[in-house]
Amino acid sequence: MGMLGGVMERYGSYLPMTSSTPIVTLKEGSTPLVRSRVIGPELGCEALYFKLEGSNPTGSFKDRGMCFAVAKAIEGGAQHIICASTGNTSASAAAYGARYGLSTVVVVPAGEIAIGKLAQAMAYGARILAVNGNFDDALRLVREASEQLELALVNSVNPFRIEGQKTGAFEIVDEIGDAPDFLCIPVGNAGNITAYWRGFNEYKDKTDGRVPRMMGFQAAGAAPIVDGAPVLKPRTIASAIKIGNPASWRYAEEARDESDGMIEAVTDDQIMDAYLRLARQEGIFCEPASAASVAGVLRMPELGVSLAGRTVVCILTGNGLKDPSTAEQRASVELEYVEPDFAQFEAVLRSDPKSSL
Ligand code: AN7
Repeated sequence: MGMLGGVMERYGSYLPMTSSTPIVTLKEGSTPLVRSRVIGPELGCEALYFKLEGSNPTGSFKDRGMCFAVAKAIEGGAQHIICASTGNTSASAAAYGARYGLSTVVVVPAGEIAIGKLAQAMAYGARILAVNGNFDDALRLVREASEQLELALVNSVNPFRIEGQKTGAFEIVDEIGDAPDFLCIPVGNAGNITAYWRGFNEYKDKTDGRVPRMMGFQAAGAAPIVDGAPVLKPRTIASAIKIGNPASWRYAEEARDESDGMIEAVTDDQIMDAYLRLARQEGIFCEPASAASVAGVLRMPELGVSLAGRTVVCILTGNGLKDPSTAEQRASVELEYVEPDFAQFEAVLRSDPKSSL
């Protein structure tokens, strides 16, 4: 193998594999852990890191669990996979489905999927059903379909998805050499916070028993765990986490309570502020849902949590290119049109009052 393999090759000894589990991989995982240059020092952190899950093969963290869920589906003889999705799960399922010859059906809330994610599902050749409803409606439909029909469900209610996703925690400990003090993570259907918590617990022998405090952040208009009740009409610019009744709700609360953590809300304005700061001050372009983790870390002082001298990891779950429309609407910069003539070109270059040219 030489270089690091994918999740199943790198961490197979921590996964429930059998002698007949095939290796399914697009070389997912082993994503960059990048140290903050501006936000972390401003908050007084010992170190703030961003884990760039948007560097996975389909551009989101979903690939970590999808490879293993697809491996188990193949092991079980499945020929069809199905998922409900706010976009990233569908892109990931479609990719692994295509690669391993499975027919893939993705079920999405009509009109609410970021264009990059829809483009991926189309390119990978999935069948796409658009439900006139929200994500929670779509999840209800696919759960029933997988009970009635010969379809393997690859949402994070599939325990093998969580198993694969827990490897993100292993990578953080392997790279830092310890557990961070805080793990900040966006919460939608709550599979990922569940998976990271499991991963840190399974890796305690490498950290002298230390585990991070789990800090989950929901969008304020789609914050059922914070509100303590399902949200019937979730609303947020962060379409990936526009989920009103998370499947792993109970496990997210367990992660919060067992780790002395928090699950809090961040507003769309706070999310967009973090999204732009990440891009313009850190050089990191993630999708809006991912920026919720950084909007959250920026709120921690006001929530009474001191970051001084602490080590913090924010999971940036998906790539900014997934959602070009939001970038165009909320981060637009006016184009300056120029003629292919150097004198004019130079005059335009010098005309910027903010530049010292
Ligand atoms: C970028 O693709 O639910 O709390 O159907 O795409 O584990 O749900 C996506 C979720 C965070 C939330 N960031 O993770 C789907 C889907 C991004 C996401 C989340 C999602 P969970």
